[in-house]
Amino acid sequence: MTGGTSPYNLSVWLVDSADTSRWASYGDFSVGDESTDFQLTVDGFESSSSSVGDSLSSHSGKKFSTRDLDLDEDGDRNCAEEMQSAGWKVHLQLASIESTS
Ligand SMILES: [Ca+2]
Repeated sequence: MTGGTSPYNLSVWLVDSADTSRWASYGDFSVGDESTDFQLTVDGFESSSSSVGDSLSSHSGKKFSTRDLDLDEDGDRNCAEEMQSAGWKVHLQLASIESTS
């Protein structure tokens, strides 16, 4: 998907090692274009159609940070460099989805 598009619905499916599936659904997902540094929007968590809690909305509004362009919110560290992966990072952590059951 490229930036500058209308919002989409987002469903995140997780399958554990025992083949148990869990999912989280959002009604508003988009990625901005280059002028916004590919700003992420993940809003509208749909608890009634999700089997896990919301752990992604806190990343909404973040810019895409890379090893050579540090746009994360950690003023002391480059999370993409330390984790050797680019993404929409808040601090030195990965987005996680926690089970509600
Ligand atoms: Ca940083």
